[in-house]
Amino acid sequence: MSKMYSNKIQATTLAIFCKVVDNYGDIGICWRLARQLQHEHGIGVTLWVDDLRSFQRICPDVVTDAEVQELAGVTVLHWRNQDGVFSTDDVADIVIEFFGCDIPPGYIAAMAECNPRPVWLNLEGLSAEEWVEGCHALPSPHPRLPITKYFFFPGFTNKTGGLLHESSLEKQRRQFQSDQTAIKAFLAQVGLSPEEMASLKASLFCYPHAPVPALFDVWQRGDKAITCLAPEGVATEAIQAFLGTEARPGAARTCNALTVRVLPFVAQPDYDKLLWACDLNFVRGEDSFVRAQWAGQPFIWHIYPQDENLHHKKLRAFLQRYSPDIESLRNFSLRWNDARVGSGEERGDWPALWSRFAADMPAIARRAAEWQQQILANGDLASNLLKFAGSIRSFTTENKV
Ligand code: TRH
Repeated sequence: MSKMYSNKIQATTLAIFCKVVDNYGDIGICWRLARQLQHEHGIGVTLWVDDLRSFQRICPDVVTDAEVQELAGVTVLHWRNQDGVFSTDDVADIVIEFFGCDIPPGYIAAMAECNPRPVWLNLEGLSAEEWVEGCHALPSPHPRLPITKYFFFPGFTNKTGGLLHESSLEKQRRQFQSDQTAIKAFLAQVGLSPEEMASLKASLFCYPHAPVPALFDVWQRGDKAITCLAPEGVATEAIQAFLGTEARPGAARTCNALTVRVLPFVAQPDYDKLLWACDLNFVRGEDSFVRAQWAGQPFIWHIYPQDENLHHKKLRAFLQRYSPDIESLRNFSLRWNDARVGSGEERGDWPALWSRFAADMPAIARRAAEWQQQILANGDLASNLLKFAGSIRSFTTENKV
């Protein structure tokens, strides 16, 4: 089911190079993109990844000692410093380096020898800042070789590449969220009791420095039953302190209004279900942050920390686009990330932050639904990327003629 793009050039092969810098987001994004390009656009995708263990956590079918494997129609290659062994036959029609990871020089040299040359894209990280629109699609000619790389930025406006979104995602989500039996079966499968299912359910995915103990303290003292669901390995210190035992999947403890339960770290599609099944989601990084937006539920973002608090700028830029009018969401999000609110609550008055946020949850949920429609209008990243690649290849061809 290959698709034709506007320039009538059919891209048949595509390579994604992924270096896992940290955690699961790098491979999480590349794997999601690879599957979508293969399934929805009929592209022959090769995914080069240097860390198969991280990959296995989000995709249990990964064989960690295989040099080559086929997963969901995608060829996965273990990337370990292979160099100097590439010919033009090895080069894909479209080459994506994720997050500026340096692809092998031998592969770049082979790309420069191809005729026509492949389209070479650097897929960048997500930011809501305004400068992104100016940098999206900019060319960067190679200093020595006759080949140009283009920057491709995901984003929240129609002057960016948009966000990853599978064509069937919305239908799947609606079906799941309207089917109480399916929700209960899923929650039972990850260990929840009927009482926990009936409480307010919050999934928790954050970095270790999040103020989890302060939030647990407020939740325990509240008058509404809350179940906090934390995948194994998340906020381990705070969870263990609450549980008084090791944070293994299945471990749970209730103290007053709060139950904390450790879940298994699930495969990527099940993580979506967890977000859909919860009333509130704490997410982090980039990929879970985007999935929470597609889940259409209230969420709080723990942004990946950067030097000199650059991440606070990014967080504010997102909040400004997402919810300029909902102060409780803004304040809670800023304090969750240890950013200044601007008045009063600098030290984090968590009871007040939570009670204002909780009171606004219906309005926040309405905003989540509007936002979804707003970002859907930008198209999806995989399709936008292919359209862009098609425009480059036709530009190159015209120049040659
Ligand atoms: O794991 P993250 O913190 O990843 C990244 C990386 O640190 C990266 O270097 C950095 O650039 C980026 O953050 C900003 O957070 P993220 O992006 O949300 O990725 C998590 C992935 O793990 C996502 O694809 C969802 C998946 N996941 C599961 O598949 N199962 C689970 O149980 C959970 C909790 C997550």
